Amino acid sequence: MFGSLCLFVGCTGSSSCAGAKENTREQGHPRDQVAAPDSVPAAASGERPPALSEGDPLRPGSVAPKPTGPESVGVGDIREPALGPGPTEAARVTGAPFVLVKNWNFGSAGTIRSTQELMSEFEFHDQFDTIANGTKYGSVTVAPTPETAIFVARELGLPDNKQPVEDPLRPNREFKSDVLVAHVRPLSATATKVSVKAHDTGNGSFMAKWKLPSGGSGLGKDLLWETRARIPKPLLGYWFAIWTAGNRWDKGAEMDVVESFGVPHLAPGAKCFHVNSVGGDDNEEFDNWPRGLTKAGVPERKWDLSQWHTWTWVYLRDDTYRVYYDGHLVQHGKLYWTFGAKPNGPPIDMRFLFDFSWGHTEISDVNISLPASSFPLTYEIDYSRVYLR
Ligand SMILES: [Ca+2]
Repeated sequence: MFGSLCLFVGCTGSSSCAGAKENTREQGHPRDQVAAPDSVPAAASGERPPALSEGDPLRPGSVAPKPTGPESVGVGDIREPALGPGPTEAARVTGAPFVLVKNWNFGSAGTIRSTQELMSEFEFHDQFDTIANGTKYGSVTVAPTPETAIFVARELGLPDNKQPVEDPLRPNREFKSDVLVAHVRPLSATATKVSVKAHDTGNGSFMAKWKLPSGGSGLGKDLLWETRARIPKPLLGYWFAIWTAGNRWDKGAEMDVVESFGVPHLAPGAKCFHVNSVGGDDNEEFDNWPRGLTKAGVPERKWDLSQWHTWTWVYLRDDTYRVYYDGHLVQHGKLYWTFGAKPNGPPIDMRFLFDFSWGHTEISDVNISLPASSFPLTYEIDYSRVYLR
């Protein structure tokens, strides 16, 4: 739907894909370029991971310590700060303190406490009005209410070409006290088998309504975006991404603060991910996810995405950026936040996207079908906070 395809499955670099020549349209879709990790053994080191009691505790049921003061969701304006905690990685970023401008603390005890509040802050499609990354994701994002459902691509094969609406009896989004739970489920309660190709599962993904007018030097401010999430019930073919892109896209600008999908050689469970810009100069190589994380100094015991983790993107006004994963610097580089990610390119805005999906029609490893009884595939998000300075 948004541009022709250039896949880098098995390619070693983003400039070496022959398919790129076929991409003649000016504007592609942010997820037209996706790389699958190299085939590697799940344990790169060949050694047993240390016991979980070593180092930082990993507590599957826990969430971050509750902020002690009052919290507000914020209006997104540095002159009118939101109430809430400072950035976890504040000590790693020198300079003036960051100001909290958006504080999406999910959960009935947070600032996004209900579907109604979710609807006031988020949309249930991307900035190109698609509900499956064009038509690439296997699962479609459901609307929470009939009023929020949009018309969608015929290729998805949905009744009346309309976005499915969440069934309260089989919810895709649930609020617990500290988290939002996002489930991927078969759209039909009577399905016995579902597939990526058929787009017959629904998910709880969303995108913030609030956006930044630009990023990096175009914004003229430093940005820090921190998100805490996990995949408590992973499933083969899961697709998880916390990322940003603008209102126009041509091989960038895009920042995948975290992207992971459930390929067989990294199954079972959910472990490893990659962190890459699209269009920027990334200093760390993530063609092989375990190798990338190992090189970044992330111990293997911290690769398990069913546990809670924090991802922080720091994007400075000099166009350099860093991504921290639980305090580990996992990616850094330079990115121009423009159409095509070119210096002095046409300006684009910046949208904040949360993908809790399943499968991809053009990556064979995750272009699969599964028994309906395998679902739900479940994600949880604790909070996502945007700071500026
Ligand atoms: Ca929370």
